[in-house]
Amino acid sequence: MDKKFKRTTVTSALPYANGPVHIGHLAGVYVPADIYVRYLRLKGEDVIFIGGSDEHGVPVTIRAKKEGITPQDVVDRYHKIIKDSFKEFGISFDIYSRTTSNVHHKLASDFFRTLYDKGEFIEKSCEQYYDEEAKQFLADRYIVGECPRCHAQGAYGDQCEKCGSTLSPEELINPVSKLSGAKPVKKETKHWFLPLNKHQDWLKKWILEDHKEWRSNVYGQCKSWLDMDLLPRAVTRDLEWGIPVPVEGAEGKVLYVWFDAPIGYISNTKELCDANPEKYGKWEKWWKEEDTRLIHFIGKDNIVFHCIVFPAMLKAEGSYILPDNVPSNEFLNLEGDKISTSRNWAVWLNEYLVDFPGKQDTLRYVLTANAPETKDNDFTWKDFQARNNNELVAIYGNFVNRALVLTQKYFDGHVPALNEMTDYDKATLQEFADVKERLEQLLDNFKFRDAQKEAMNLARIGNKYLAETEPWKLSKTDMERTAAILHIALQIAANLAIAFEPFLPFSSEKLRQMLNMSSFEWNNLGRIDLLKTGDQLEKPELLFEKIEDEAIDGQIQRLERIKKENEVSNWQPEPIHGESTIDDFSKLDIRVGTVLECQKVKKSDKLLQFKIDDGLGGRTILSGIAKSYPDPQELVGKQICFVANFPVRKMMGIESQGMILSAVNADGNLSVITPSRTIANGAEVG
Ligand code: B3M
Ligand code: ZN
Repeated sequence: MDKKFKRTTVTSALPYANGPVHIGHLAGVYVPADIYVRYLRLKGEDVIFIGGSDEHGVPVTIRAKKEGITPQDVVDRYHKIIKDSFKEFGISFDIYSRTTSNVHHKLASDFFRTLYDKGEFIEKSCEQYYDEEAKQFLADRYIVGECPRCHAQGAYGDQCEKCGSTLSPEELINPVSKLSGAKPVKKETKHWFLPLNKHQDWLKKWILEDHKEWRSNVYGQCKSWLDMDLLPRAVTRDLEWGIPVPVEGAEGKVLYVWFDAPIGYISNTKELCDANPEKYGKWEKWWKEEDTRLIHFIGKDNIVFHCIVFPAMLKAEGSYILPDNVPSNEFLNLEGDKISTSRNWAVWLNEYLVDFPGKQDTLRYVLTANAPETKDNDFTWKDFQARNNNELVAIYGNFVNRALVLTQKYFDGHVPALNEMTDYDKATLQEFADVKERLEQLLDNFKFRDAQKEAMNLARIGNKYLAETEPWKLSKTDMERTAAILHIALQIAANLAIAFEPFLPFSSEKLRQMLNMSSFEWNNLGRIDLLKTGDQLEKPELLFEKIEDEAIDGQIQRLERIKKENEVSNWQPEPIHGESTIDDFSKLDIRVGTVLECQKVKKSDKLLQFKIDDGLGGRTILSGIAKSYPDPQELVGKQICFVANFPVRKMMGIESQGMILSAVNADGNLSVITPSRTIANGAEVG
């Protein structure tokens, strides 16, 4: 770490408590933040890791309304689910609190008041959309309409999810209230604005000149904002759910969720320090001292708020430090499609743990191996399986297991002696002599994906070493040489436990226990005396297990099912066809009949052959619906409707005397039409 800093405050974006968290969250924000914090801790540095739930905002109230419960019920439920998921995945927060806490309400409210008293806001009356039925102003997601950019329906007042544009409610075409469906009217209201334009000059210098080292995606997004004229941004809303605006004449108004949420980082730090002053000291030191380094881990949709808006708030307040870096990831896709909560296109962490109990490290590993650090990336279940089986099991797990099992077998679980080294031994040790420097170089620059590769490389070195020296063969002739090889292999295993700790904490803990490592420090990485000759090791257990095809097929089928459901629910009926008359209709002779027999036509995968009792002596009809009825027997005995006066047609050598009527679904599935009550065969439909 840069010499000018003594300690590091690490924050990770506060997830909205209106739903559980998924792999996209974990990959984008929480795993990288956790890797970084674990690395600093293992190095013995002074660091705190702050997390919490973002519990205000319109999405929470909309969910509450939909379910007929209070917003507090919603956030209580999801705060717990999210907090538990993070804990299960080993995300090692020093505190995971919430923005409905008293500490936060007070701190955020005071923060606003300080800016207000300093004259840092502009007070402005303006016209905003209002729902006269619900008697409420319609901010952000309470209003929907046509997107002015891509013309998709259902764009929100703050964003179009289709094209990603940031919007304001005034821009929507044909806006309607999400609360009542009513057409909103304009009504005057007063709000407080943070004049970002006043901060533009210093922001430009601070980011574009002084922080050229920020990731290019972050720097680039900031630059495109700063190259335009920044505008004042409203920091209050006419809503009931949130932190009341602490100013006279602001009844019925709350702080905008993006004003209070980042202050949550500070409130949670305060809550942590106040509860453990001897361990963490005063909260101010983590936020106000120049020798503290502040790092925000976030997803790419939060860049502007963390690099421009929040710093402007901190600067306006006057006593805070600014972030030193804002490592933001791009997005993780799932099987080629954008992860979407509303479409259930996600792997939810709580569900993953049910399907893959004890396999937290596997997911952590795969998400880091595919981390969307510089561009959007894709998670696929096949890749998940391959990385587990071919890397974790076949390389890391296999190496460690062989070293431990052989030591158990030949030396009763004691670290054997290393009396002499061959040139090959020396060359192997040389290969990882600088592993510490290489890992640090990457981790210090937030390159977690490459850093994990480097750790896996160490396992590869070990695996290759055992494969080439074959101690299991040597043990028959040369016990001293066998001892030396296993000694070296065990030292590599001990190094692996340390190198992988930030990435795979559960496996490292297991390995550390199996090796009985008394000291466990980052600074020992690269040494070959981590274990002492004669040390007793524990009984070996497998670090990783193979994942079988069935488990993966189950996940893929689940996603296919969801895709189908989405297609059906997104289905728009065909527009009504051009006009027709009763005369047109009466030309068709539609009748009711009972299916006597129904079977697949040989050599055709489409056609079913029906024998129908049509009340007139019976007829045969062919219908191309076999795909929708894999078991044609289900139709036997049912009454159906058919067109009786089409000319006879021959298909596959069989004459078809009519057409069975069916309705077709969005996914192409057909459903044969049946009368709602039994009626005489031959009855006319009209
Ligand atoms: N809750 C948005 C999000 O979850 C928001 C982050 C707040 S960080 C202060 O993407
Ligand atoms: Zn759009």
